[in-house]
Parts: sequence; structure tokens; C-alpha cells
Amino acid sequence: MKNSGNHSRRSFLKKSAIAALGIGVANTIKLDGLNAATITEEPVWPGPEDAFQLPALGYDYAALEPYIDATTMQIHYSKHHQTYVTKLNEAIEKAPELKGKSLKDLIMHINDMPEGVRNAIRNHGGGHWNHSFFWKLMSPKAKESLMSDNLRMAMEAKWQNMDTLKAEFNKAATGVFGSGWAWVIKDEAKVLHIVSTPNQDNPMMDIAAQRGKPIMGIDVWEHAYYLKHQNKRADYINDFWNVIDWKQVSDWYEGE
Ligand code: MN3
Repeated sequence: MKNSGNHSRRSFLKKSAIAALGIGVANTIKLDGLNAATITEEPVWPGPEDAFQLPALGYDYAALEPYIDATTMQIHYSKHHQTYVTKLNEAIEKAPELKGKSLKDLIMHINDMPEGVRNAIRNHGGGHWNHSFFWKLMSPKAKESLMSDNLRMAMEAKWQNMDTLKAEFNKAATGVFGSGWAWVIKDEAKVLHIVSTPNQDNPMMDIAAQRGKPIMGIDVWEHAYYLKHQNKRADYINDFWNVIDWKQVSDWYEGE
């Protein structure tokens, strides 16, 4: 799950710091607090049990190479996604009546959110949901993953074949102006559609232009690809097709 190289480096730095400061075992708890801010690269969430947390990535940062590079994965997951989680929790601290609600429940009811935190829930709640979905959608074993018969039939009913789906999806993803996402969603009749959303909006949100449940999607914020692909978003989108876990997409399609 974690990048083992970085983990070893962190362990080494931590031990070095302990040695350098001459701090014994009895004081390591205090030092751990210091580490969380200064040395640890992995996210640390010190909040209460019911706070939102960064989900496990499920694979190594380098696992999606050469399509998505390890540095992008590390920064995207441990910095960008963590920031959405932290800021979502900060918003909920300001509106404690929201505590205990599921992330899905929050983002499906943006219009009902207290005005003071509405934008924060929209941006950071959306960011948390979207990225949690994105990490699960991608897999180092993508090439062995198969689409279910039902998903294939739904896909062919809409686009006739994969090539057409790919062309339409790529057009939507390339066409997002600025930061946002392109998605394949299913509506209540399980019919598929391609949509895009700005910023961290999500098609399940009550504010979305076309609503539905995502079964596939791509983050086209520059932070998702700039280190490797620079300004060539289309190249990133093409690479992305190599890391889609079709078994996972099928499970989302078959599910409620
Ligand atoms: Mn992102």
C-alpha cells in the first residue's frame, strides 16, 4: 500500500531524529507529534473517530507506471486528497449537526447544507468522494480485468462499441475547461451517459446539470497529470485507459 522506499526513508529519518535529539523511548509519543508535522509524508489524521479519513490507496505509488507516475500518485493522494479530507472535516466542525452523515448523503444534498459551509462541503466533500472513487477505479491489474456482460450490453446499447465510447469520453475529458472531471454515469434505468463536471462537483450532487451515479471517471485537473504529461491532457487521457479496472466498473454498474 505504502511506498516502501519512502517508508524506509521515513523510518530512518525518524530514528535519526530521535538519536539526534537524544530522546529515549519514553518521549517517543511527543516526538511522534512532531514527526506528524515535519517528517511524515503519509497523511496523519488526529481527529475523532467519526471524522472522514483518507482511504487506503490499495497499491503502491509506482504501481500504475508507466501510465501514471509515482510522484504524481504520491502528491495527488497524500497531499491533494488529504487536503480535501482535512478541509471537509474542518467544515463539519463548523456545522456539527452534519456529524455522522455519510459522505454520499452530504454531497447529494448540497442545496440543504448550511450556507456557511455549503461551498466547503461541495468542494471538499466532492473532492473526497471523487478521489476515493478514482483510486478504486484504477488498478495495476487493469489489463486482466473484464467487463461484465450486463455492462457490455449497456455500453453497446448506447455507443455500439468500445471505440465509440472511448472517442466520446475522450472528447468530454479533453473539453473540460479548466479543472474538473469527465464521467460515465448510470441513470435510474441503468442507461449510461457521458457527462463532465467543473471543479470537484460530482454527478450525484443535487446541483449537477445531469444527475446519475458514476461508474467511471477521470480527474482532469492539471495536478493529475502535469508532472508527466505537462500540457498534453490528451496523452494523459489515453494513458488512463490502460489503468481502468473494468471489474470494478462492472461492480459499480451492477450495484445499487
Ligand atoms: Mn485530483
